[in-house]
Amino acid sequence: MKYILKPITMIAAAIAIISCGGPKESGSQTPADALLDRLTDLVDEGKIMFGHQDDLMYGHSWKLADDATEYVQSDVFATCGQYPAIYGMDLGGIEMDWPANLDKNRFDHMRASAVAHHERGGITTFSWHPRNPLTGGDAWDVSSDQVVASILPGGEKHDYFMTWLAKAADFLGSIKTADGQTVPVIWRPWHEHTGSWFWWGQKLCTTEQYKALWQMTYDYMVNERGLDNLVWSYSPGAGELTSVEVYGERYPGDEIIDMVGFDCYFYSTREDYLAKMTNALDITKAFADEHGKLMAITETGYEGVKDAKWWTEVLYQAMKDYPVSYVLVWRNACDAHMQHHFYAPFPEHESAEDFKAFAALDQMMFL
Ligand code: BMA
Repeated sequence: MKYILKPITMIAAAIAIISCGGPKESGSQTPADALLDRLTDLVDEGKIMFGHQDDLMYGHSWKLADDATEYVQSDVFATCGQYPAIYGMDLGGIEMDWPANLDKNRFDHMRASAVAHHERGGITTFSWHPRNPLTGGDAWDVSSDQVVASILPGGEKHDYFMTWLAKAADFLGSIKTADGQTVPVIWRPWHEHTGSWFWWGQKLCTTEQYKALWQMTYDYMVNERGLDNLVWSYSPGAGELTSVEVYGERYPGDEIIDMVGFDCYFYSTREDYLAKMTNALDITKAFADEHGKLMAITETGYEGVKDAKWWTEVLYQAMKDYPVSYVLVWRNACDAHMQHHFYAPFPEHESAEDFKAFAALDQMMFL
């Protein structure tokens, strides 16, 4: 989906505005365009939306009941009294017809909670860790460097993979309010491709194959299926970003991408993280400016948040001077053996007080 208005669209929009009294009544704007406008306005206002993966599905010590009908529990809300503005979820498993995704979130709850979040004024983003269509392994199975080649047109798994895209498209197009309005979402497939830990990663396919994978995904979802509710997001891993050229090496093109970002985690020290973030933000901003795109920190966090002032003294300091649309921290796993795997606080956590101060900052947007 393009954000740049073509002359014919501009004329149509002008006629609609004149005849209907304003852009809101024009009826010609797609859900994705409306979301992009909103995202642009918020950046212009200097807001950074806070996001949390799987926020309404489970938390550090709770999980949504199978028969739940409302989506109100949240570690972020329990800590600061507000919901995250951005709600991340992952479609991994949709391709297998599983009832729940790879992190055990039921797809029916994912759909309904995305609608509930939208009705609360929030924005949902979906990533996708699909299984490996060639080997039968998971997204992290990098045992073959022929996977992307095999699913492109002419490849032995092409037809099979198109059934996976169909299932993802069915889901993304099915997020609707009770009165039938399609909910716009930020769609972020094929992420962290500058690393080589997913089957679509740097060493697992060529630049041409990676770009062709995006083109095929976009052509199918937008041109063939007519999905008009997707804001397309591109997010390399920050670790490999040594220059703007590296950032753009596998960029699928301005016609496909609406928003650019990166994934960057805290692994060792404040200094190391701040240096990595500054580097990735500088490069992403230069690229975003050059291409007229919005920018975001599509994934970040410190597993276990082992720094009581991490929110105001590290994360906020790293991003406050950049026009960041949103920053999303990863999930708070609830499984017994994954208790260390959390990236947002919960009320008893040592960083909870600092998180409240972070959430109260003017620049930060929660709901
Ligand atoms: C990873 C971990 C995994 C999870 C995956 C997809 O970073 O959190 O446990 O399955 O993301 O959400």
